[in-house]
Amino acid sequence: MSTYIMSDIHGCYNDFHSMLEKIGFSDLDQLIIAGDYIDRGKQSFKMLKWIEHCPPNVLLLRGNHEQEFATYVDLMLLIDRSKELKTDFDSNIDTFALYESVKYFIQRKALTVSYFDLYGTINALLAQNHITLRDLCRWSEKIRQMPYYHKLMLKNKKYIIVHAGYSENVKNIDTHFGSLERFYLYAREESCQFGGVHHGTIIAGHTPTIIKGHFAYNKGNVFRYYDIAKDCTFYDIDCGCVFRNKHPDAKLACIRLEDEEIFYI
Ligand SMILES: [Mn+2]
Repeated sequence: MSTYIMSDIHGCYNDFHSMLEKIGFSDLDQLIIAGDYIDRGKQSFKMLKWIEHCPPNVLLLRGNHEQEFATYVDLMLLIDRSKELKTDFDSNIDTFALYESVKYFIQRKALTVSYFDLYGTINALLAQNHITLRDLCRWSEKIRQMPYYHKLMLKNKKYIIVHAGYSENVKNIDTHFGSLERFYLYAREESCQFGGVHHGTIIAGHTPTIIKGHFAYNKGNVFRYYDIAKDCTFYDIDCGCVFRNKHPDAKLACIRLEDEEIFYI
């Protein structure tokens, strides 16, 4: 039995599937995914369907892209109610009309939020996969059940899996980042600067390791940093698989906790 961690699949369902085959993932293993299943890539629909029916030995954590997706669905429901649009939840045409209404209000700057469906994922789901508001609500509900992080002990070692950053020092984070939830989802170099645990390992994604000059740049390989003061190891396993077209080094990574071996697709 092994424990595997992946992150930032971003609609690259084929890579994800190849990885499951490569590691020989079975019912006896555990898989924890650190968020960002959707957006940017072309197979967000396949990822959402997979998430919906994922096996019980898979733990899905929340990424900022899921959080934003759920916020967009909330916004659609809010517009439907406040403008009395009476959208049929089971109609693709009605849902598309509601989507266009939200876009219209955003363009007119009639709402307090300034962006909606930033990556065009909902638009593509509506146009190509003929989804409905009912589907969106179901996925949004699933997202709301996703925890921000997961702690586990393995061979007397403490591991924390999170999308972007984790910290035990709530006060410090509130000052620098607004809220702990934002830190879990959006931290970048702050993850190493202000985050971490004493005598443990943090495994996160969020910042692709393919961008030169960025703190986590490592030619599309997993980035590893050891903080001697905290005795904390940081892993960034987002190797930017969705940017493969622009960055030949980009990959999907998976780490096996038992021996910290890393697999790539
Ligand atoms: Mn992210």
